[in-house]
Amino acid sequence: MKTPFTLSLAAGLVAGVLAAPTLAADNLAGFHNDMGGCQNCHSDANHPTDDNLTFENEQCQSCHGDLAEVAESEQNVEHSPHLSHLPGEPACTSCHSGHEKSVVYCDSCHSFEYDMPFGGKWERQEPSIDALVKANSDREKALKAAPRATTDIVVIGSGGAGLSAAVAAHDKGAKVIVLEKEPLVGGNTKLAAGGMNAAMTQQQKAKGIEDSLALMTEDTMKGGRNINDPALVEVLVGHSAASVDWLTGLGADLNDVGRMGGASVNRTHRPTGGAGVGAHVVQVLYDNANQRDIDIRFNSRAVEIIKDEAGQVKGVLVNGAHTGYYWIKAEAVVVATGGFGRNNDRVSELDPKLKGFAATNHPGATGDGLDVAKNAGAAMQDLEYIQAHPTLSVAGGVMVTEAVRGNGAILVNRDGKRFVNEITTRDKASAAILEQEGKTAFLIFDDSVRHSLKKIERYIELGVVPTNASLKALGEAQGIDGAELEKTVARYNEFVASGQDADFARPNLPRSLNQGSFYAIEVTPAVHHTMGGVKIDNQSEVLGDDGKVIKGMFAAGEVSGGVHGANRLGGNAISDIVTFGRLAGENAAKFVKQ
Ligand code: FAD
Ligand code: MEZ
Repeated sequence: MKTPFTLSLAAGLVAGVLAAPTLAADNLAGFHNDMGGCQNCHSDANHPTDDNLTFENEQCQSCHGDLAEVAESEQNVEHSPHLSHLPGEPACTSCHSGHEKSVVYCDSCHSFEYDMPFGGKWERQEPSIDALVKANSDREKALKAAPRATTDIVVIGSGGAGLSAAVAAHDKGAKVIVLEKEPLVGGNTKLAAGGMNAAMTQQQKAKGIEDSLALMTEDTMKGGRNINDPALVEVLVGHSAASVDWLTGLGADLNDVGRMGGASVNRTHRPTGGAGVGAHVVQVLYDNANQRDIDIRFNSRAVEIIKDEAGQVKGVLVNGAHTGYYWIKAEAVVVATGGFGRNNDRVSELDPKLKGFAATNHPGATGDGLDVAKNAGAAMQDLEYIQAHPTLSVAGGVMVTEAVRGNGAILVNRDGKRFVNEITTRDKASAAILEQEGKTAFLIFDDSVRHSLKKIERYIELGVVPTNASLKALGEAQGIDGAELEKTVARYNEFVASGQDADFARPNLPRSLNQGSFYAIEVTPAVHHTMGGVKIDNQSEVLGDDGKVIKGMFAAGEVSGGVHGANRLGGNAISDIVTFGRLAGENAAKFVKQ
């Protein structure tokens, strides 16, 4: 039967608009078409004019209001999807698709049961980079055509590394275009929780924390099993305080300083009160990029770095989700595409024991940058080193930050017993959890830990943190031996009082667990960080298989290898991406000026 929202093929053709099958009753385009034709959403009857869908989103907002206004009308809804914790300005079309089923972007990490208009189930089917660069007529046509844009530098990826590079390059006088394949800014960076490591900062000094470059270097090398590239570690550590200053100069708050696994002192910087670091840093960088009028293109996948006959970078081939293939002319490119933790095929090929593991990562962490860079001649290193984060919430599918342990939580098994130094490096903590019954464990803490870290409120809001005033009752409700749990916590509190953990030699014992209510989160390890990647030198220049610099090609952040060796320390990635992102941006700008 023909519904009011279904157009016939003939009617579609007569109107000179999109073909009928994409305007069915079960998608938004069909619905809106019935209210006034394609022009209801598009300025051009046939195509969106840009991949950000700028015009289309303005149309949504002109009728429905912006994100904040829609959220305002949903105050009684539990977890309003429009009260997003995501940074930037998530566009309506990030979730509401016109010609396909709409999917809630949040469900790429969570699983909410929203009643979404014309909604479908979250799934991601993305052609591989290799499939996209295989000879095909659209690609050939785009490469033969004039470039659609010309700039000095193309930055691929809008995570922390990409945005740092873009802002730094702009401030050195270069014109920059940022390409982002997702509809949203921020990559994995926007999810970062625990903080950013840096040594010898003003924030540490204000809190009387004694640290040194040598100590941060030693911790980083030890955590990385001493296979890190020492020249890259020197840059990471040596620039860490300057990177904190750079971010605070741009408007960031990094005044809270805590401890992460494998660190000898408190050096993990995050916003006051212990809010998540990543969304804040991305918002600051994104605002700064916008203030500088940097052109950020969403839904824009970089598929190929184009080089001239002399092997020098000439531009980037893009596959726009709505505008198809085109190329941008540029003299330099910064690859800042992040890691591949969300691509379990790639992960398990490199480390078979991680097959089928869940991941903490955002959906775009598939490893495109490795293929793009490799096809352009880049060498790779340490790809086989892939890290699991010990504490993914079993109920919520969200990573529970290491800062919860750093601020005092303990880990127990179903027998109610501790089994590991909770703030050891995460490879050791993950291995220890996988040895427990059910391959899960429980984070146990009290109100004093809760109130020390704002981030915990987020997990409570998500409903993944069972609580009880009685430790015994809490344990029993979770299938933990409650009587034993009480004994374990009492013994742990004695260690806090004496300053010595006689069982597992935990080096920081910040507080006793004896205030207010108790909390338990069931956790299990999940793929988290990919240590290996594109080979770079200490100027963020990409090296080829012959060890020589590829002219005009820079890389920064999780796409690169060598900084973290075999195992990254918690808090060192944000430091890495900001420092190497800035370096890549500044050096790319210098390169194009030469
Ligand atoms: P990303 O932030 O992932 O950005 C890369 C961007 O490139 C993405 O937006 C991606 O979509 C885009 N992209 C990929 N391919 C293409 C393409 N072909 N074309 C265009 N765009 C493309 N580290 C810490 O130090 N401290 C923490 O507290 C911390 N917490 C974390 C919590 C979670 C849940 C996760 C997942 C990671 C955490 N990390 C933390 C690690 C850290 O967040 C990441 O390693 C880091 O943010 C990576 O930054 P990046 O800029 O290199 O990549
Ligand atoms: O560096 C990280 O990945 C990190 C600190 C994560 C976290 O537990 O917050």
